[in-house]
Amino acid sequence: MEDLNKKIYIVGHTKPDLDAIASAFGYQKFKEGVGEYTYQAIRCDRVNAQTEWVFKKYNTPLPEYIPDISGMNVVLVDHTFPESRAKGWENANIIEVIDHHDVKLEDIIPQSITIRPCGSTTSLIAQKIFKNGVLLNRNIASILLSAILDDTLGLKSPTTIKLDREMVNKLNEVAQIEDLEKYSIILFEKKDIWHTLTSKEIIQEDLREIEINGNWFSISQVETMNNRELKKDEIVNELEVLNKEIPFNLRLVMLTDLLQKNCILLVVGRDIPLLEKILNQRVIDNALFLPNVVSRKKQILPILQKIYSK
Ligand SMILES: [Mn+2]
Repeated sequence: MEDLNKKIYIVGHTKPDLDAIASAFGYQKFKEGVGEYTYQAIRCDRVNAQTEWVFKKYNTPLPEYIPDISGMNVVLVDHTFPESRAKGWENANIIEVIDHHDVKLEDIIPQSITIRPCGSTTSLIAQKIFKNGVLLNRNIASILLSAILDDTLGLKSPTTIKLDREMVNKLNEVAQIEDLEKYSIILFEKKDIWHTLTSKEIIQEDLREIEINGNWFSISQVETMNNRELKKDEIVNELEVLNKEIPFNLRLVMLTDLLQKNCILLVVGRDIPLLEKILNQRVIDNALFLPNVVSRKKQILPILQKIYSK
């Protein structure tokens, strides 16, 4: 019985984006709103410049930094894959999972699972908040709203569903942000710090390494306000270096343009011909131009699944 009051920590993925931090924070606020005070949002990694800006703007301290979750009771938000979990997860008691991504749960058995494909985990948290009539102040509503706008690319990403739009509208009844489109662009600009990073850092900032039927590939996502400004040659060189160290079938970097809604896809690896065949497009200087492609999960990953599932 002594465990009844033991704290439960809510944690997003490593290398967190705003959705990972805000959904943990929002879930704590939800629990407090229904009278449960044993939940505490934490973060397991350093936050990005945009997340820092949002929490500061709305006078809210960031969740406490706790890099190792060994021995803790935890709720995982915005991720299920082991490679995205905080250090020490093998020795943590994972009691709940809330996520909007592809799911990998073979190795854990949470008591409660909320999984729904939608634009952001924060939308799932906001839905719980409104369903239970929990009241939010303006700062909290603004943080949650910002996270949904960021994760859905201003409600324009192909992952966006009706729920995301509904939650944005409901949150904005409290947040009262006048022009959501303009505000989204301000949010994206806070993330547009690529010119301060080396090519290696650009590749590693938001990197996923994936295996399908023994084939390995990686996809880095780089969301920019202008993807022509990035030094493509240097990034390709760095990809070649990485691929010499550990050869993958394909190593991809998506240079996504959030304003023009397109993607310059940089690619190295021995399976370039397979990619050219499926896209019916030539790779020139290790690059492909893909109009209307912005989502790793919905647009790039399915292409690779098609190549390697046979
Ligand atoms: Mn997310």
